[in-house]
Amino acid sequence: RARLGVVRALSAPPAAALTQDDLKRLAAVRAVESVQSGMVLGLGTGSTAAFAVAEIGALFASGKLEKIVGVPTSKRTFEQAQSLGIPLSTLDDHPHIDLAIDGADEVDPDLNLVKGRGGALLREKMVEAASDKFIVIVDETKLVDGLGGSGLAMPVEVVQFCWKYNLVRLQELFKEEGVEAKLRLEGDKPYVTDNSNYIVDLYFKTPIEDALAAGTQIAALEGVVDHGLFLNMASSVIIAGSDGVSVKTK
Ligand code: ABF
Repeated sequence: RARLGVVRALSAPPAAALTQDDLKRLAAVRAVESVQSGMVLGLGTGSTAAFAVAEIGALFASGKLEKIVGVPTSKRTFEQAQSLGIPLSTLDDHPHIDLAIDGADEVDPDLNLVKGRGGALLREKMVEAASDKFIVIVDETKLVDGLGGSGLAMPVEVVQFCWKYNLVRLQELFKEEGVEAKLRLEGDKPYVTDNSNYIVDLYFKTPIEDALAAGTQIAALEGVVDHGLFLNMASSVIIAGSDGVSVKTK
């Protein structure tokens, strides 16, 4: 019998490795377990958040969730949620949100985040700041030891008027860190946000030492609308990795 077992094991097809999309979906589905009927929901933006919106849409369509209202964090998410039949509203009509679910670009060990590489940082920050609970959903590739440490963009949304002036000031602010500031482009034109602003992406060479101070200094520049440092905002982070799904809570 034991031998037969071995033969069976050897002839069984190898378990398929989970793709990054599988992991994103796992994190999203876990987060949606916290959604209850009657809630006002902040609907995030990005490929991970899109799995959560799809799951919410499916539960609503099947009648398992009732009387929910979604407040989308971008035009893209508005369109996705609308196509799924999720009742939608705005922060003006629902300034109090029960639960927001959204992805992130970087998550540090204190659950501080870099967000906005998808360009939706302003509405995300407004909606998530208005939420009682904010669940972040990521795959394990988003974990960093310090924010800015991935070497990828930390976005700053700036008004279009004299954007270059602000790009130079941002670069000067982090001169000692050797930060490079670049206007985000879409093709050969500046990328324009849902709120008709531009984005200046900051590239740090090493993790930001004091993210709170950095955020305060960036926000103090006139013409800066907001930045991608989301500090002390996440209630919990759901991380999907090859070893399974884990939840970190503050
Ligand atoms: C949003 O989507 C953004 O704040 C972040 O930039 C991005 C993450 O995208 P993805 O889930 O596709 O990696 O959460």
